[in-house]
Amino acid sequence: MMKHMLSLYFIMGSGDCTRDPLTVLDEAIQGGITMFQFREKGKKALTGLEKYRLAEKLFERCKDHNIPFIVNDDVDLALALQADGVHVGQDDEEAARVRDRIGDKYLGVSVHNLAEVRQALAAHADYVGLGPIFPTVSKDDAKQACGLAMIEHIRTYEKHVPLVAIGGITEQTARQVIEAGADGIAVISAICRAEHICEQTKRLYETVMHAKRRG
Ligand code: 3NM
Repeated sequence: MMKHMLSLYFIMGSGDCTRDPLTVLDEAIQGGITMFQFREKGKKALTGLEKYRLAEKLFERCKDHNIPFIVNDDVDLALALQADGVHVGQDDEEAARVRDRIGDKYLGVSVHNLAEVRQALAAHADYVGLGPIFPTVSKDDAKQACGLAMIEHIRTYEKHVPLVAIGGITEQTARQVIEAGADGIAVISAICRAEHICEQTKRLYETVMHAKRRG
């Protein structure tokens, strides 16, 4: 179930979009995304009521299409909206504490190595996001790219952990990422910066699903 939901995980905030975020999300949903994360970060990020209102509208769209709606690094917002889950990084609120606060909602944790995967599992994370696999233009404070080898390394020791790969993943690299052992890809720019979002999303979905069926 979780491993299917991670297949094509779309992450977005208003700063990632050159068009109306609702339109971008609608087209991505039509293209076949399997999970969505609202990540309102960066210099021009919305805050307070504006952030809440945008999240609320995006969540409505996800609910209409049965797409799990995850909030990045804002437990209060996730609880206020009754979102499906929360995603936190290593520098955000501690995963174990978030787990206590959100009960059985989904908990995702960003990781960079095997030790962090194990810590996340100890905090009862539902999935981990490993990255950046490749260099990314979408995260100012991203660490150095860890490459496909880190996916293989983690898969060798943690065979069952639901793992989504993130960072610089494109239609061209999606297949290798799945073959290395990821359950899915998480992308911002591969969808947000596409000229035709729906068509591009469909291609990403087909690429991931084809690679997963072969695995
Ligand atoms: N987290 P794109 S990389 C949000 O390494 C995020 O944890 C990362 O965007 C991590 O698909 C990243 O445009 C940005 O590279 C992903």
